[in-house]
Amino acid sequence: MSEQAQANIGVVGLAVMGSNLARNLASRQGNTVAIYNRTFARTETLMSEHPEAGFIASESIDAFVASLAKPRTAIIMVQAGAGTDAVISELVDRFEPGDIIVDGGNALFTDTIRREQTIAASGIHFVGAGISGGEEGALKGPSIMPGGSVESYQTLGPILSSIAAIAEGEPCVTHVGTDGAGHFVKMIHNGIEYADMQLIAEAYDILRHAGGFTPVEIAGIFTEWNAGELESYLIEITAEVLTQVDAATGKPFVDVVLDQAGSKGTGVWTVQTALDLGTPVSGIAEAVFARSLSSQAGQRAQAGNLPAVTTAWGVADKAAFVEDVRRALYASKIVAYAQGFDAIRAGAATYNWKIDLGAVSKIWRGGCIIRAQFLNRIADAYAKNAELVSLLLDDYFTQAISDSLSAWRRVVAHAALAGFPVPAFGSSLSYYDGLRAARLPAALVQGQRDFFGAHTYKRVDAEGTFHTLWSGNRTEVATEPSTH
Ligand code: NBP
Repeated sequence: MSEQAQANIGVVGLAVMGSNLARNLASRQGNTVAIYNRTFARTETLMSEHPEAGFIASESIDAFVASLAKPRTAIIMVQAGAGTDAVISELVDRFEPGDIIVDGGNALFTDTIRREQTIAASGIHFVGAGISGGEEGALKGPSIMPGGSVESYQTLGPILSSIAAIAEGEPCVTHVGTDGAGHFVKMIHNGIEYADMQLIAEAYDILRHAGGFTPVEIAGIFTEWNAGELESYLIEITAEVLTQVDAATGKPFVDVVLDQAGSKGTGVWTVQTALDLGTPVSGIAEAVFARSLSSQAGQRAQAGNLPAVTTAWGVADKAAFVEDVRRALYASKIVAYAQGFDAIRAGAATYNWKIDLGAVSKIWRGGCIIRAQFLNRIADAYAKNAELVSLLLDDYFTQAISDSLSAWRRVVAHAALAGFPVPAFGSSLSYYDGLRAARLPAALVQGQRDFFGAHTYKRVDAEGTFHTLWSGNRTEVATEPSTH
């Protein structure tokens, strides 16, 4: 081994995320960090701006690999997709069995599964690690969701623990499960983040336009909420955004921003995956669709004069109204998280991962965008019952929803009457009512399916599968399930 081979960890890709992660690693005792970027100018900039980091910089991938102590461990932080594949291939060509390649980018979990399977044959470990917290998290302490082999985590665990956020004394990192489990859980994290943001936005909209509060007043309301059970990073930053005043016009910042929300893909992936898994993540889906609707500029421009036929909300008691909105937000949030954790359970069952849901909720308490006290309640629920089939069945959450139900129904009903779009509030409430319903109209849907497609149905009072001869004498026959 050359004298230079002394870095215990390397980072490939030195744009904002990679640079910050490399600096974070270098700032922790025990780490010596090797760095490499396709375009050397980026490496030089990082070296000159942060001499204190003591980076071992390389201009070539060969020199980078030579600078890593064995087992060589490198974290890739490049553009997801083709860039990631290109770097993986360069490392695989040079690494040896036992070495570890970590993809810290936002990869689709099925890509991670594919890559892990391909690379595993060489004896090199491939770990897909979800890293949440954006630029600041990467620098100061993200929440990290690594997948990959248990063996690789023995080397990687201490390194990742050294840079992760700390929540209540515990590093926000855990070995989520094998192969793509880490990126899967990161994807669901982002899906929940979409729902959380949309719910807060709906609460804002109601407070503003039904309650008549100004953005600054709503910031004050959110700041108060942040001292209670809704305490979270997202509520906190929403209050900050609402106090911002546009320097050019003197108007509230929120009034000068174009109301068309974009997305980068993980929300869409969450919904697509949930559709494949047959898991209803309706709150997340509505949040993704709400962004899509907001961006339908052409249609919206022409639809502005469509009939509304609304009934004024008529807020008489402002304090009671604010409390109703708070409770509706909390109940809807509980549903969004219950759906997200359901999707993780379904993914784990489908992809053979053993995922500790309580551990996942704990590593989201710090570093990431959905960090919140609330996650302790979820950890408590899974600590009481690791096999909990829905968070809504945990005593704490059952009680919390029960305490909020009337308010939640009032808000959704008033919103419908007054003509406010509340897709996430409304769908969360419908999900709750659907889940608890003794009978669902799915029975009628089964009848329709049997009528037009002979899809068959089951009976409530007998074993077996049945079909009614709809076009004949309408008698029922026992049959095998249709393959349509
Ligand atoms: P970008 O996603 O903007 O990617 C830029 C980096 O990719 C540069 O280092 C660039 O090298 C490198 N790269 C590309 Br592009 N194609 C390459 C190739 N074929 N071979 C080698 N390197 C290549 O960087 P980022 O915003 O720092 O994000 C890095 C990863 O982290 C992404 O997967 C992203 O999704 C994920 N992530 C980002 C955030 C965030 O808040 N930004 C949060 C969480 C996760 P060059 O300098 O030579 O062009």
